[in-house]
Amino acid sequence: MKTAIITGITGQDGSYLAEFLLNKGYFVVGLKRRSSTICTDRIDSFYDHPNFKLRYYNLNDSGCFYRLLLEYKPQEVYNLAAQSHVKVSFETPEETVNAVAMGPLRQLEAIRSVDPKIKFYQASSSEMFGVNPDAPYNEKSRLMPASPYACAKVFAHNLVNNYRESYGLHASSGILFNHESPRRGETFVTRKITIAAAKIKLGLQDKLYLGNLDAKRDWGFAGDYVEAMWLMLQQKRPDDYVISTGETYSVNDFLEAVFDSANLSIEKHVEIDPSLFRPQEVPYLLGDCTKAKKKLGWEPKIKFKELAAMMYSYDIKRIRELAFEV
Ligand code: NAP
Ligand code: G4F
Repeated sequence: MKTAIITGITGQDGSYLAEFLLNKGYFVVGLKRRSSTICTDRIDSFYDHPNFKLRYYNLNDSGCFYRLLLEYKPQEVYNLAAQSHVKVSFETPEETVNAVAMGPLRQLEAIRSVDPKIKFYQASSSEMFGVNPDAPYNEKSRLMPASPYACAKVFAHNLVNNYRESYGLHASSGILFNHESPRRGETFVTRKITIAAAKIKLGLQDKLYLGNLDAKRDWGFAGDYVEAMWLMLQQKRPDDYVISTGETYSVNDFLEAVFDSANLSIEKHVEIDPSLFRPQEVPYLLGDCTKAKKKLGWEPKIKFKELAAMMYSYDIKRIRELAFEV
């Protein structure tokens, strides 16, 4: 039985990837950081699975990671943990950069010392392309990061390449474009919109405050994207891959898709709050995932309209049940 370690298990991607690997017969060690409130909602459904073990870890703790490698002897490590909110990274840049950049450095050092055969996946991001005017972006596009978060992701991305070349590690980076789901964090814009629309529809909220509606993103489904992570580690050679849908839509398009299907008026319920704008914005993201299609045989299945509908129907059902105990 193969063993995989997943950092960031309590996050959106961690939970989907763990389910995917458990279904493939892996033993999965999920790593979570300690927090004062319980935040295991996304992993409660498989918490008791006989092939799943939850352990504490923090990206800032090198010794802890060494011990976990020695104890579980994994064949694969997926580094998904990060302070992943771009706007928050402007507010807590030092904490963000320490975790996002130095976390993978600590992990790669541990892998190289304990067992250089361990395959490593790094969660790189389309935010790394930043303000590059030459979209669509592929693996060779210039990285022009526009936030502390993206700068730190660029560091980690380059480091993975460096450890691959210098020490022959099987270390790959997935340059994933935005991916969403009913498990998306509630402060990211898509989930903020689907939760607010559900609450407004049920009479539990009146206004939704948003920032820049003009930014465009290439939005896919997280459940599809975790398969690509796994496929990267099954290849003979490590490499970098863009994972995207190849379509881009504005925040306003997403808002309209959700509000139209809920039959709600944007004019009546949505207001712009200047405090939600970022010091620097990434205006346009569009990915070209030709390489992943060709080499990994990977394809996105769920696209924009279906994704918006999936997220809204999940939230309206959940909030109705919570509010009215039906
Ligand atoms: P997420 O939902 O925000 O999950 C992040 C995870 O990292 C959570 O489990 C979080 O724990 C954990 N974490 C944060 N700081 C930590 C620390 N110092 N030590 C240990 N764990 C820590 O993010 P996601 O959407 O699943 O994304 C997964 C990864 O892909 C991230 O690295 C993100 O930057 C990257 N990425 C995401 C997207 C996207 O569109 N979703 C696109 C490209 C790249 P808590 O639950 O305690 O907060
Ligand atoms: O949903 P967002 O916060 O996601 P963002 O900044 O694109 O970052 C996400 O995707 C990256 C991949 O490209 C990941 F690396 C990263 O970890 C994260 O998962 O914002 C999307 C857009 C931005 O242009 C933002 O300015 O929505 C705009 N926006 C407008 N109003 C808002 C809001 N974003 C948030 N979070 N909240 C708003 O009220």
